[in-house]
Amino acid sequence: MNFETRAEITWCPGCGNFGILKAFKEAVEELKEEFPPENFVISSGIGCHGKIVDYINLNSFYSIHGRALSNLEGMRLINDKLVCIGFVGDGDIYAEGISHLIFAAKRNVNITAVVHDNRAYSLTTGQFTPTSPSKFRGKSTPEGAPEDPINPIALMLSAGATFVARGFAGDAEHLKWLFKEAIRHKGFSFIDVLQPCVTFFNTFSFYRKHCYKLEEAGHDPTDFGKALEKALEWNYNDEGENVKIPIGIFYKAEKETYEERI
Ligand SMILES: Cc1ncc(C[n+]2csc(CCOP(=O)(O)OP(=O)(O)O)c2C)c(N)n1
Ligand code: SF4
Repeated sequence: MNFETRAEITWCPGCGNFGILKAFKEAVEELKEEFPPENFVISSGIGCHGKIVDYINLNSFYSIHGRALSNLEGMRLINDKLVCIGFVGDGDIYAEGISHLIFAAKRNVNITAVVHDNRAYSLTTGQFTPTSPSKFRGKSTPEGAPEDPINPIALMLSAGATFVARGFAGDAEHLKWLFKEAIRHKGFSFIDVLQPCVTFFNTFSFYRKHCYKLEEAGHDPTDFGKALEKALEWNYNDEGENVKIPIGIFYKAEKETYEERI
């Protein structure tokens, strides 16, 4: 199965979203014996990222801005056979939907959140979001954003997420592995995907230069303290020469899910 649909793909050529689409479709194909494709429900927020649900031939639900995860929580409570994946944007989920993200993590609902973190509101032509660097110059901030970015990895660790990871859309093979691990994880899994927007914030070469893999650096994802240390290694603001950006699984823990408790 290639999960293709008849929808015309309207992302800009070279957009990081293509890497996410490829990695996810391959992950679903490789997991089909463990998780039948008919059990998947994919949901999205609103933005360029949201179009992904039109491009994958699985059950899907377009949410409103910031609410993909709360919709999926409801679906899981009704039917715990569903494999629920939320494709959300950084503006979408770190601004409009931030409370839903925190509560999904706090409750440990068995869903996966994939954040297309291009660090800009791209569909609406490049305003700054909660993960834009403070010098980000966009339509609404011609002199740079007057605030500092949040660190979603540290935020998710402190909110109680039981699977916290970061991927890079330019490394689809590694991202596919993260998707498979996140889907297999019982409980709330969170992946912040560094997704360059070639039109409003092209970060491809920066990430290619500065990303390194946690699993190759001997990181132990069961150690919460070390996960937090790694989360703080890059603050989403620093773009200097010596920046090191860890990608991979920061933290993984077993805990009863919300569905089980209810
Ligand atoms: C409640 C609400 N506020 C604002 C909008 C307008 N809006 C549509 S898309 C968008 C930006 C989406 O940005 P992001 O979530 O970062 O996704 P991207 O386009 O970058 O993938 C906004 C603000 C909306 N649709 N609904
Ligand atoms: S505007 Fe940016 S995020 Fe949207 S499709 Fe184009 S490159 Fe991708």
